Amino acid sequence: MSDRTVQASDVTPPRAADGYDGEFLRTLYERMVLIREFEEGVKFLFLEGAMPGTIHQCQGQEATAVGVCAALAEDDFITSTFRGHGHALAKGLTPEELLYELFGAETGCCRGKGGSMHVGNMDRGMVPGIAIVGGGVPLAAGMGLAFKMRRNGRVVACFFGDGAVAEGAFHEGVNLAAIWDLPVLFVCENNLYGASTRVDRVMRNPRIADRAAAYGIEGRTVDGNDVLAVYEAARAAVDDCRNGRGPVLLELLTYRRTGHSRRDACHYQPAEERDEWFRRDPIDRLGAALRERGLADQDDLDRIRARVEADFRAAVEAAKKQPLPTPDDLTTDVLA
Ligand SMILES: Cc1ncc(C[n+]2csc(CCOP(=O)(O)OP(=O)(O)O)c2C)c(N)n1
Ligand SMILES: [Mg+2]
Repeated sequence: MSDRTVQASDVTPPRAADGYDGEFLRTLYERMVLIREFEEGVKFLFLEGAMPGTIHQCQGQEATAVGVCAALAEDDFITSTFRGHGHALAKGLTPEELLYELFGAETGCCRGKGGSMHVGNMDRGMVPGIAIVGGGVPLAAGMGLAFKMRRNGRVVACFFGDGAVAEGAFHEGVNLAAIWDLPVLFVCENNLYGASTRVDRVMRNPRIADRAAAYGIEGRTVDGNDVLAVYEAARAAVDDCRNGRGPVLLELLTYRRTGHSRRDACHYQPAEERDEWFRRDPIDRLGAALRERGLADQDDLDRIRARVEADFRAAVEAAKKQPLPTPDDLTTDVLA
């Protein structure tokens, strides 16, 4: 066990919202609310048995997806994991194409063949989610190599969890990206748990950004529940990647409010730890900043949430009417 256990307070100081364009801040807020409402809605649909398969949700981690994706250009790419709904919405997939996919419909973003664990849309710059822990890391290195050889100026941001960094794939992928100076932003969402296991039980040094030094690349630990801190760190890192100074490793400290997957009641997260992180909720924090700057009052924020919720309910009704794939679809889109 390490004495360097990561604490909620153990992060970069909060970023001030001064100097930011109000419209931009509201967009970040709306995106995070969209992800939260989507996930909460999906949780109940799943428990009602309305959708097949399993789900891994990201309530509490909205700022990592939204902050990183806000720093990317539309034609940059992301890779994701089994916990990809938030990444998808942050990268610009619509709630409809995502929800239809979760319902297994032919109109879903992967034509109903991916489901919750494999959401993505190449036209919007998101490789369908890779559910093998650490599996996205070598893939992102390969994409970075392609972007570099094609000189197209693109960057790939590779999202993965704290559980991925002890996988061999992480070492191989980051090392290759490092020696070839590839435009890859490695984004570790350190939510302190891999399934039910706390990070400090599986790492002697739970400071994941420290690993960057072993590859000779830049590594930074950032408050992953402060969307502006994430955005600023990601913007600088994307700029480095685009200008041949990549790759970069960002460790975003955050917290998962829900269980690992469908029926995990999360009993292993101590109550005091949950309380501490819940007080640092990314949506509440940006909401407070908007109010402080006079860019919104509580009624405005409530209206945003109500609108997002109403849109979600409409999308659910539409999802229930979507066509399912037929046996003829079984052999389509299997090989490129
Ligand atoms: C190679 C591999 N081993 C084990 C699993 C089973 N598994 C799925 S998610 C998970 C935990 C991942 O934790 P982390 O990387 O921290 O991501 P988080 O769930 O916290 O987002 C495990 C062990 C898997 N999918 N792939
Ligand atoms: Mg984790």
